[in-house]
Order: sequence, then C-alpha cells, then structure tokens
Amino acid sequence: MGGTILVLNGPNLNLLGEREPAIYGHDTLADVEALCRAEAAAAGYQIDFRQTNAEHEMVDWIQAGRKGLAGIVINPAAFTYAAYPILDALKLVDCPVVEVHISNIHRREAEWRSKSIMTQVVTGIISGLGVNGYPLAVRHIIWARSREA
Ligand code: CA2
Repeated sequence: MGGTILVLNGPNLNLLGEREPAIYGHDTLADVEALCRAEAAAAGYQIDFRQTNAEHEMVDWIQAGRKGLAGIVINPAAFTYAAYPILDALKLVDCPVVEVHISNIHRREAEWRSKSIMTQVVTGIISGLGVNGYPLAVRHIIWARSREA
C-alpha cells in the first residue's frame, strides 16, 4: 500500500543523547530517524521526520498533514502538558496518531509529567520503551493501514 508517516518531535529533543542518559538513553535524534526510516522502508512507506522548538510550527505541520498521511507519530515533549493549539490541530487529522514518550511519563519524579493533555485525542500512546517506541509506533500505523484495505 505505502504512504507517508509524519514523525514529529517537540522542544529540546534536538539535544537527545546529550544529557540525562539514565532517563533518555544515548541515542540521538538522528539515530531515532534512522530507526523510523528502516521500519517504514521495509514495508514500502516513507518517513517525514521533523523536530521543532516552536509550538506554531508544530501546529502548521499538523495542519498541512491533516489529509493524506498514513499516520502521525508525535513526541510532543514539553508541549505534552499545556499546548492546547497542538491538541486542537491533532483533532483535525484523518489518520491514526500515536503519542510516543521515550521515558515512562507515569513513573517520573515530577507528577506533572504524567498528565498528558494529548492522550485524550490520540489513537494510542507508547511510553517508557526508550527510542524503540518510535519504530513500534511506525509499525502500528502500517498495521492499521493494512487492516483498512
Ligand atoms: O520521555 C519523553 O520522550 C518526553 O516526552 C521527553 C520530554 C519531556 O518533557 C517529557 O516529560 C517526556 C523532553 C525532555 C527534555 O529533552 C531532552 C533533551 C535532551 C536530552 C534529554 C532530554
């Protein structure tokens, strides 16, 4: 079938691998991109991989992809907790959306990290499986598409 899967990353994830390795591991965002591309390519899908520190840019990318995508994988990072414009944009899309967190946001030291406002509008969530959560999310979207046919 094929198609494009949009993989979005929120603020500070451009620095992944540079600090807090006990929580986030040693992989960089370039490593994560390679994992997503390998998973998608094996099934004939494309990856559009992006990161931003700007909320409006994330909203624009989601709006632009609201029709025609196979799916969206999003690690909203700190946007997870308060970015209602992103939540509203995700409501507009017509494809599966998988929210990914590298860490398990439900077992972090700060209670606020467990309170994702995005979870109420996404298809599903993967949290705490390290960077492996990304290719697993890509795999889910490919599986969901195969069930549509
Ligand atoms: O576990 C995740 O993937 C998070 O979405 C990462 C976010 C954090 O605010 C969420 O609570 C959980 C971003 C963490 C800060 O970014 C980093 C950048 C470089 C190295 C480590 C973390």
